[in-house]
Amino acid sequence: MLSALWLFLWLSAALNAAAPPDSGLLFPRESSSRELKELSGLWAFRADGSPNRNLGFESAWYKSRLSETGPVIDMPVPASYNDITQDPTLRDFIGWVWYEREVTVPTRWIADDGLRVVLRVGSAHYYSVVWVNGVKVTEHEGGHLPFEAEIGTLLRKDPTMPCRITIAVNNTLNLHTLPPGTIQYMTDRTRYPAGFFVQNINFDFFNYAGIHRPVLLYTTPKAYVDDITVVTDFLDNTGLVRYDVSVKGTTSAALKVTLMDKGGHCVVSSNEASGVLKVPNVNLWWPFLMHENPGYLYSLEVRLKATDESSTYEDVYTLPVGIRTVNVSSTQFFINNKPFYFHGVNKHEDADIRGKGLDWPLIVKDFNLMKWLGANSFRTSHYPYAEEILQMCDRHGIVVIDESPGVGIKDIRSFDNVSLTHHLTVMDELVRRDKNHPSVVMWSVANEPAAEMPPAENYFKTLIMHTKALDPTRPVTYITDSNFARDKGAPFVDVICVNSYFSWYHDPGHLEVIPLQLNTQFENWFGKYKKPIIQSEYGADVVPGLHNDPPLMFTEEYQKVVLQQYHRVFDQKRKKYVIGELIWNFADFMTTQGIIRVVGNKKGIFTRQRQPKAAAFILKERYWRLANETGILPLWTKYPCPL
Ligand code: BDP
Repeated sequence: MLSALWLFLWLSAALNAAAPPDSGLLFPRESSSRELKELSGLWAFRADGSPNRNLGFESAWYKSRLSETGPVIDMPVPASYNDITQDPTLRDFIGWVWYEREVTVPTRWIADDGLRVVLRVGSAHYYSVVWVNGVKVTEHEGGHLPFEAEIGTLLRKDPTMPCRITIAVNNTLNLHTLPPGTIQYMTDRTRYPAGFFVQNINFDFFNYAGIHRPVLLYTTPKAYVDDITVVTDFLDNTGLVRYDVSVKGTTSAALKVTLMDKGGHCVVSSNEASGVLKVPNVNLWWPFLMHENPGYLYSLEVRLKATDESSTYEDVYTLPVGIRTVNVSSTQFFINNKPFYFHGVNKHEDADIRGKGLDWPLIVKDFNLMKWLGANSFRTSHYPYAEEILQMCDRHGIVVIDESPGVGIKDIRSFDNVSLTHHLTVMDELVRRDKNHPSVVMWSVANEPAAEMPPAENYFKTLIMHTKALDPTRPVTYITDSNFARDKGAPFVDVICVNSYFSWYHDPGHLEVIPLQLNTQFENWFGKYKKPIIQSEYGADVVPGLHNDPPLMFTEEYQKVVLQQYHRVFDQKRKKYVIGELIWNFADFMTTQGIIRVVGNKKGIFTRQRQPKAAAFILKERYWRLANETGILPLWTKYPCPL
C-alpha cells in the first residue's frame, strides 16, 4: 500500500537514471553576476500519517498552502525531523512528509527575463518531489546529493503570485535504493495492530530523514557557466591546471579564465574554454601535518560574456583549486609524489536534536577536534557528506575518502541491474559534485557489501570501472569486512580497505587474539592481491564512564587496549604495505534500537556531545607521533602535540 505511489516514483526514477547527468551542478556561490537567497529557517511541516501515506498526493497538498489542508508544525531546515518533537511516531515515521515555505523573490529577479532563478536543495533524504506554486518542478532519488530546478520561467508566468515551495520527502527504502531496505508488514493480528509495518535495514545508523542541507535560490544570467572540471599536476616547480569549462544558454560565449593566488594576484590567464594553465613557482596543496602550509588554494575565476539579439550577458564563477597529485603503488599511497599515511577517523553526519542536518557549530567543532587529535584524514562513512564539509577539508588540508551511500547491500536482489543502474547514477552524481575537491583523494563505492554472492563480481567490476572512467585521476576502493571470502570486488580496486573487529564481534573479550588475527588479515589480503591496505575500521564500544581493570568490554579501559593491540600490528605493517588506519568511530552516533546498541553506537572516541573518552588520548599521542615520523618535514619542532 505504502508502496503503490512509491513504486511508481521509484520506477520513473530508475528509468531516468540510466542517462548520465547532462549538466553540471556547481556549488552555488555569489559573484558579481550571481545572487543567492538562503531559505534556512522554519518551514511548515506535516507528516502524512494516512494508512497508505498517500493522502498528500490524493488531496494534492501542493496545490494550496499546507496550512489550508490540515494542521502544520514548525520544522527547522536544515535538520532531520526525527528528534525535533516529543512525538515517537514522528521519530520513527516512514513515508511522505511535507515541507513548505513561502518566499519573497526580489522583483528584479522576476522583471529581468535575462536571469535564471534556480531552486537548489543541498540534500533531502530519501526521495523528494518539489513543487513551486503547485507546479511540479523536479524530483530526485537519493538522500545525500544535491538537486536543482530552474523556476524563473514559472515565476514569470504570474508575477503577482508569491513563491510557494513545497517539498515532499519520503524516507522509505527498498531493495534498489542506496542504502537498501525493506518494508515488512506484520499481519498476525494477535500480535500486531492493523497496518503495523517495520522498515528493515542492514546498516548501523539511524535512518534520519528530512531536508538535511540548505535549500536556496540563486540566480545566473541566461548564458552561464554550467560546469568546470579541473585536473592538476606539476613538473618541478611548475603547476599544471588542466581545465574544461562548459557553458549553457549561448553558442557564442567569450571566456576569460584567470588563476589567482591566495592573495588575489593573477598568476596566469587564458581565453580558451579548455586548456592547461602553467603555474610558475607553484604552491602545492598539501595535507595537514605534511607541510607547514597545508591546504593552499588558488582561485580559478571564469568570466563569460555572450550576446544575443537583445541582450549581453556576463557571468562570473570562481572555483577554489588545489594543485596536487595522487598515485598508488603496490605498497604505498602518494600525494605530490611523497608517501602519505592516513592517520584519521571515520565519521557520521550525526548529532543530538538535528540528526543529520548541516550544523556549522558542529562542523567547526569537529574540525577542531580532528586537529587536536592529529588526524590528517577521514572517510565519509557511509554516504557523501555536505559540500560545505569538503570545502573545509580543502582549506584545512584534511584528506578525504569519499564514499557513496552503498552501505548494507546484503540481499542478493540488491545486486540486480536496477540496483546497479541506480548505483552508477549515484557515482555519476557524486563525481560530478566532488571532482574538483583537492581533499578528495579516493572514491569508495560501497561499504561491506555481501561481496561473496555470485552477482557481486560483475556488479563491482562494472561499478569500479565506471568510476575509474568518470575520474581516471583518483584511486577507487570498496570497503570490505574481514571475511576473506568477500573479496569479489578486490581484483578491481586500487587500494584494499578492510574493516575488522577482533575481540569484539569475533572472540568478544579476548584482547590477546588481536595481534595474531590482525597479522593474518593483512598477510592474507596483501599476499593475494599485492595492493596497499588501509585498516578502514576497527574499534570497540564504550559506555563513557564505565571502568574496569583488567579491562572488560564496554569500559574505557577495554577500548584503550583494543586500540593499543591494533597499533602494535599497524606499526609492523606500515613499514611494508599498510598505508593507513581509520578509527571507528570519531564520535558516538545514533542507530536503530536493538539489543546490541545502548542509545546508539558507542564506538566513538568522543561522545556524541564531542567530549573525549580515555582512548582519545591514546590516539592523539599516536597520531602526533605518526605525523612526525611520516610527514615530510622535521616536524617535531613544528608540530608539538598540543596539550
Ligand atoms: C562495521 C560497519 C559500521 C558499523 C560498525 C559497528 O561498517 O557501519 O557501525 O561495523 O558495528 O562493520 O560498530
